[in-house]
Amino acid sequence: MQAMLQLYFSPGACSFVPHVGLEAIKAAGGPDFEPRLVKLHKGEQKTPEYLALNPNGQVPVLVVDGKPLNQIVAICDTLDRSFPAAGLLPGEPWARAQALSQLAWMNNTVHPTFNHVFMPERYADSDAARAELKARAAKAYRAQLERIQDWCAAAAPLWLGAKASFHDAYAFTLLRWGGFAGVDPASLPGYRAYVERVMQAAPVAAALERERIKLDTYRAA
Ligand SMILES: N[C@@H](CCC(=O)N[C@@H](CS)C(=O)NCC(=O)O)C(=O)O
Repeated sequence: MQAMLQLYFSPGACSFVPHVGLEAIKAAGGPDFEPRLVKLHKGEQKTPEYLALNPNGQVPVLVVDGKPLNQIVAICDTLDRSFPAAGLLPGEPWARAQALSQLAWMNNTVHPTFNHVFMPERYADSDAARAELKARAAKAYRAQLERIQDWCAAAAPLWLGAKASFHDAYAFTLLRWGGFAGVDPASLPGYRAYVERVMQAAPVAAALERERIKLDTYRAA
């Protein structure tokens, strides 16, 4: 399928997941895409123009031939179905369901846990409630990263094998966010070693370069 593709993304945000997918599609002979930067810190996701694309006021948005799609899992599914040569998700039905289950859990559980650490003001009013929420969520987030570490122990060399996938991009993003939640990547050595391999994969390296991000968010207290 040839298509006009645009990705609305913000550096370091979860939009890194489809960003890597689009780089992998391009590398596999598929179409190029137009990256469209959204400055979240400037509130560009809340402008009327952007809300017309995504009423949730979030990145990512994938625009396919002028039609916008939001939600990472749906974006990943349509990219893989449209460009199967990139090998971004397994083709066999059960393996695909398992892979989507993992992706959905990262998106609907791990990601919101991080939001409670990073933006407690969205969930509680008093300073005390925010501090308590942040501490509880940081603990839960670390446990979730440990579960991802268990999963990625099987990565040979990447999550789905030789080719970079959405899972690799999400796993990188969540470990990078861990630095903001007080998680030292060195304390998750299996996960860190895997993410270092992920960062070498060409589609990931291209997206890292465009977003100008690294695994460098952790600061010792
Ligand atoms: N479930 C959504 C999550 C999207 C999301 O949380 N995006 C964040 C960046 S990681 C965002 O745009 N936040 C801006 C805001 O909430 O103001 C998806 O899969 O697309």
